Amino acid sequence: MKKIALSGAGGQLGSVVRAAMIARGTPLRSAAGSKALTPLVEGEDVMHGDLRDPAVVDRLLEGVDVLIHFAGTSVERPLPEIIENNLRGLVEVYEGARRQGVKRIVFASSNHAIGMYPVTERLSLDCELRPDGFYGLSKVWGEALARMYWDKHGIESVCVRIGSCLERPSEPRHLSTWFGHRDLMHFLDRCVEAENVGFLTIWGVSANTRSWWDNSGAERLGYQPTQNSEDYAEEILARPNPLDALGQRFQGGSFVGIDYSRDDAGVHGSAAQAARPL
Ligand code: 15L
Repeated sequence: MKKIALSGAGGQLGSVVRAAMIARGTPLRSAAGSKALTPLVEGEDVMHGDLRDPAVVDRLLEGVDVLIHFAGTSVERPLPEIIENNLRGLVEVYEGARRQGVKRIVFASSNHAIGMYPVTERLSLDCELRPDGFYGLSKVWGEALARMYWDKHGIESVCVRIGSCLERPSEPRHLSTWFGHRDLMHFLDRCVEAENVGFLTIWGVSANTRSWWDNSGAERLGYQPTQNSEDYAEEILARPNPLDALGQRFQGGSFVGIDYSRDDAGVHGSAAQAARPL
């Protein structure tokens, strides 16, 4: 059985993945950032530390076949934090993979790498990237970094542009972006088991009827989602849409309105236009 490492194990997605893998007995090493993890079962392989420290990365990756890399800043934040966690931290992780001979990394990219596309557009995997902020921009950089480590060092990567990974969808945007937990676990299993993935980018999304993203490349991985947000459409559409006009126009939703300064009609006075502290 392959040994898997999971970074960001204390986070929103990491805690779901960790609990599910431990429950079924997958050999897993889980790492959190500053806060120690309480073992879920006796003898669970857990650790914590700052991934900008090569010694911490070495500890995480020793004897590991596949890293699921969920650590990092996962929302829009001031640029210095994004640079430290999502740029510097990622370089340390890939350098550690070189040192430790890790064969494959699952890199948590995000739909915010393409968030400035209007909701009327349908995207294929090779679309031009249009980040909706510094967080999305860090994912563009991360995807390119993963590509470079495949091309120059032969470390495989699956970059997953995660939509909205939630137990269940709760708002109209999720009818297009939902990535159900069952599909997430199936996706990760394919990331571990599939042969010769090389460098691959996939939309992290369920089989949503209203999806904006064409996941044709996913066959190479054998990812076949079975969850569909349409099952929740009636109850979701009966409630008011929590997004403002701008958030409803763009695929990135509420992230688009953060520090948005174009003089577009319909967005003046929007609460979403908060200035970003640089
Ligand atoms: C993300 O990338 C975020 O990490 C998550 O918190 C959600 O905002 C998600 O995208 C989304 O767009 O729904």
